Amino acid sequence: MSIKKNNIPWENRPEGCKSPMWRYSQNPIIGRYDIDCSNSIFNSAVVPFEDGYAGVFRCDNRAVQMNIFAGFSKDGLKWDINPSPIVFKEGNTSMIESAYKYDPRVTKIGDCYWITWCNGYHGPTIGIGYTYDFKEFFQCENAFLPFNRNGVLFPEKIDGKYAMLSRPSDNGHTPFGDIFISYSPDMKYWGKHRCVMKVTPFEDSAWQCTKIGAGSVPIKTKDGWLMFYHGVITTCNGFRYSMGAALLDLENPAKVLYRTKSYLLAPAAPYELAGDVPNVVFPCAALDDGEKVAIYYGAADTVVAVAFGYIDEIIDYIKNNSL
Ligand code: BMA
Repeated sequence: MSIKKNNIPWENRPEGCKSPMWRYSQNPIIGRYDIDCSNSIFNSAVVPFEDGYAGVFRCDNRAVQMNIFAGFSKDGLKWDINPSPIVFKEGNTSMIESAYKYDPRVTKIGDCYWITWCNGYHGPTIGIGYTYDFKEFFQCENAFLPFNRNGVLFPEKIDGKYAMLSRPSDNGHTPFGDIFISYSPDMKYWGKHRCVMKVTPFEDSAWQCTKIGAGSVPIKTKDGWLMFYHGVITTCNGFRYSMGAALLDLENPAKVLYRTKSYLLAPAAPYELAGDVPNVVFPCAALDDGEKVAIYYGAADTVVAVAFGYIDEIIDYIKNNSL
């Protein structure tokens, strides 16, 4: 989400670093026990809000129940997360069941902050809610039938309709998954489902050969919608989650223009390699000022971390390493 220059959380590229993205030296920015009830805080979303930032955080408690919590920050790096989960009121429907909530994304459209998350309704599907102030929250219809994960809204209507990426899945630790797009006139009824991106053949780009899922809200650039996503490989020790990026056509985002063959960031730092689920880099949000970008990602399903890059360099990298 675009913010004014010089305000973005930022740290210069470390000397000698040749990669298109680099980690914040003070990672992780949010620790697993940062609120009293939490076992882990990860896969969370942030946006510019008032004179600072607001966010929706996935905090699993010590019964390991998954829920989402609001939080606030002056600088985007030090966060105060509310001690209790978001309570929703009725939005565009009567209240629907929500056995759990996880992996939120936040998208500002006009003056409304829309929240999408993985909602427990007879298995995981995409829940939708909104707020104007991060104090009062309203829950809408689920977007899709179960099972689905990784619902990510575009920050503006496309051809007069809201547009959302998602990843149809199963009720477990899904061993497959491609990214689809769907459209809605009203944030209630969704249709015109089209496939956007599929997993890659193992021999072409193995880090994204098992499943892929949209990560951050797409950023509008002159080269297309810049979308960070996660890609998964099945190793002899289980899944390994890395981050790549794609450029989608501005008018028809079901069309992929370019997509990374080599990953942008893969588990390598200690907090990505060790935690409740080792080897996970899971992007859920991006802040940008038109030139620089800060990516917020969950690390090892335990903590929140940040990585930085220049948009132009990332776009060049995507184009020059495209599949
Ligand atoms: C997915 C989701 C994510 C998690 C990832 C890795 O299925 O549960 O929340 O980060 O697995 O464990």
